[in-house]
Amino acid sequence: MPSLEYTSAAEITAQLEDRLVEAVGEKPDVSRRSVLGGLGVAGSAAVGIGSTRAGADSGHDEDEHGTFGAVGEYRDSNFDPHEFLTTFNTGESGQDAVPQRIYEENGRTVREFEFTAVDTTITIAPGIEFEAWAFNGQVPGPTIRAVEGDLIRVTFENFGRHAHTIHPHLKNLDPEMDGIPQNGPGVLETGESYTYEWIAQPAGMHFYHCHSLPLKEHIHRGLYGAMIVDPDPERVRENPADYVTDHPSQITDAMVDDLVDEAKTRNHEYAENDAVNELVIVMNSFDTNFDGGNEVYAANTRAFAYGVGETDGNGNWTAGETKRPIRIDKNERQRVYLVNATEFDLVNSFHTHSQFFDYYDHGTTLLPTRQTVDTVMQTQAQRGIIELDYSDHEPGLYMFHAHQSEFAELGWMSFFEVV
Ligand SMILES: [Cu+2]
Repeated sequence: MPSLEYTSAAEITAQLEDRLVEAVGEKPDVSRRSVLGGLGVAGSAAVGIGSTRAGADSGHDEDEHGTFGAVGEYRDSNFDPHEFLTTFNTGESGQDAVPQRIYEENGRTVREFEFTAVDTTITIAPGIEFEAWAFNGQVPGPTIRAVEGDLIRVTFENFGRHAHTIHPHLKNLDPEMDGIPQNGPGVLETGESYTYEWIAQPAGMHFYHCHSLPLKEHIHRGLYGAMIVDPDPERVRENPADYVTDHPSQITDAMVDDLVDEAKTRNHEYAENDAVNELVIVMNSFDTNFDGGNEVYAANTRAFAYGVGETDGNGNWTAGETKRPIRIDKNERQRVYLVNATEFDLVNSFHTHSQFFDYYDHGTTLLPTRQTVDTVMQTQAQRGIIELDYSDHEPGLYMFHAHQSEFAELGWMSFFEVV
């Protein structure tokens, strides 16, 4: 390396990134008049171009990093889209920024997490910043992972300037815990706190977000994240019909054994899970000028973060965390936990090149709900599990992206590097 393939992929990525950064930079700052809910002061500083804002704030000068897009290095290092892909907070282990613990209580495993909401500035493309509202300071928020039947306990404190909640997309039997303005504690004002408790059910790939009004603003500002509930293999054996779309009479003993085996690969507490490479992708977007439409799209917040950058000539990526494809072992099974957090647009989509995959809508079944497809679409909050196998493929770069060309060109374009 760099082979021709890598060189031309790097050129495409750089061209798209340059075009995006220029397009956002050229947009007039209309946020003063249009920011929702009279948030003009916060909104007016929403887009900062590196040379005028980030450079001054961070103490880095322009020469060090080049003009925005040309070198393509992000200036802040508190969020790494590559780390985010494989970071799961289970109560037992997770991020330092998310205090957490695991213990037994009343015969149940409790996974407890400390969440905050803060106002913060995030980088969504080189030199382009966004005034976000964020759980624990990051967008997407921390990925929570539990096992079916556990109690998820989230102590939430709002340090932001606006009122927030956490609403879980789970089967939640207590309306007080729904995280909406009308029930339980309602919205939490600045400085207020509340402890949410949710039973982790059903097994699947789920979603959480703030449910304050206006909802579209609280979501697009960044208050959302993924919540994975691993199936419990023992429960699968007892209630196999809950995990398939087949009629119960069609479920044979052999099929139950297969379902239990599959559940073990999904459950992070079983050794079978170690053989699967699991990745979390939150499709999101940013309305940088607060006009009700998105200027930047991404997989995990940073435009083109999984694009192709420069190498040092020996196959090592030189662009740091940015513009680096997701490297995968061709002999390993790949599982993508995918959710759509895009605001304003009706759907988002996930499309693989040279590859077909199995899809499990909402991740609530252990047999695919769609087989052998290369494109799926999701409306906002819809999610699913994608399973990919590259064992037949030649090593190299395989593109995946939103199959709305506009989204792809504005940041949601990525590569797997199959090795
Ligand atoms: Cu909110």
